[in-house]
Amino acid sequence: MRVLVTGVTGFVGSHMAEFLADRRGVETHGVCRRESDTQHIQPFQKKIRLSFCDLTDKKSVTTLFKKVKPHRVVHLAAQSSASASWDKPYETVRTNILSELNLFEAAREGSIQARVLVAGSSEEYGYPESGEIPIRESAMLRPLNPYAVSKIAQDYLAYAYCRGIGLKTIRARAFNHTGPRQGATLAVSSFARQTALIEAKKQKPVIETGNLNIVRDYTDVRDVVRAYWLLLEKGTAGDVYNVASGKGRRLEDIIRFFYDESAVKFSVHRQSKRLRSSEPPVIIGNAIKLRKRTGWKPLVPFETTLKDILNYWRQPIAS
Ligand code: A2R
Repeated sequence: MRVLVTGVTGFVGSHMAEFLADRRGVETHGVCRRESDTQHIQPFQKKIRLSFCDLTDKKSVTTLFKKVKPHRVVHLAAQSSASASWDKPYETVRTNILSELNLFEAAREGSIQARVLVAGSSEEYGYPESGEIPIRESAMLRPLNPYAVSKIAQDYLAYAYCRGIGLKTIRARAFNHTGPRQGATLAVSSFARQTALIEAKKQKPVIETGNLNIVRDYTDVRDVVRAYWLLLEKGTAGDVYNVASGKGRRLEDIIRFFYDESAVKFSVHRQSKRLRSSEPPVIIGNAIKLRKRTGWKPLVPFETTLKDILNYWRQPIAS
């Protein structure tokens, strides 16, 4: 079975490809751009087949589909940052919607009967009302940024192509996920990186943070890619599934973990520019639908995730 992973050089894509690379009966194909940094996939790059393609270019996507003829597609490529989407709203909306549309049209034109997993986001729910937590798939969508709107568009395009022309799409809405290889623009990775920098005496012993009082639902990226695979295998086409641990973690407690884990001591400085007024205080997901359909549950303990992220940053910073 040929499985095509878009965004393969990214955080989640690299874990998806690593998960698939050793699966029996799976031929893993990855898509990236010519200019993409392949560092994340280097340890297992020999086990996957790489194609270059800018997904916003329709012709290239059609050619890619003719070449690979995938049985499964894990569509992860995106402008993936909600906060950056205010700096680049046009790029975010264009990249995220057009890339998916090109994939769907390439599948349609080539009569390719692939099952396609589309990576949506809890950002689609935006600011939930207190009675909606833990958030179910039926909750109202109240997007707060261009990224969230682009993900809703991706989500509904997937629905339309399934209901309208029978393309086997499965829509996932992943809540916060983290792990090694995540960029340091996101809170947990940023705290871990700063801890490693302080340990190596490359940063003064102060960690810069945003609002530490917020609660988020974190799942290890390795559990998330397993959920995506199970959904591709067992999910109902056209349906939407939350991917979440169902547990809330206060950012303050995460920073405390790094403090306790590290030999060096540091203080915390809350930067006012990092405090976002539209930030919901609590986001927790309900993933019962996913669990019932696939049997999925998170396997990686949160402490292991945090230790792995810290070690991921420690190695290059110390050398
Ligand atoms: O920017 P690059 O060249 O490193 O590639 C990124 C890729 N990508 C594209 N690939 C082909 N054609 C494009 N026009 C294009 N634009 C972006 O998507 C990168 O390899 C990947 C995104 O990786 P990350 O930014 O690390 O995102 P992450 O956290 O892996 O998120 C995966 C998915 C996204 O759909 C998020 O919106 C969702 O999970 O949460």
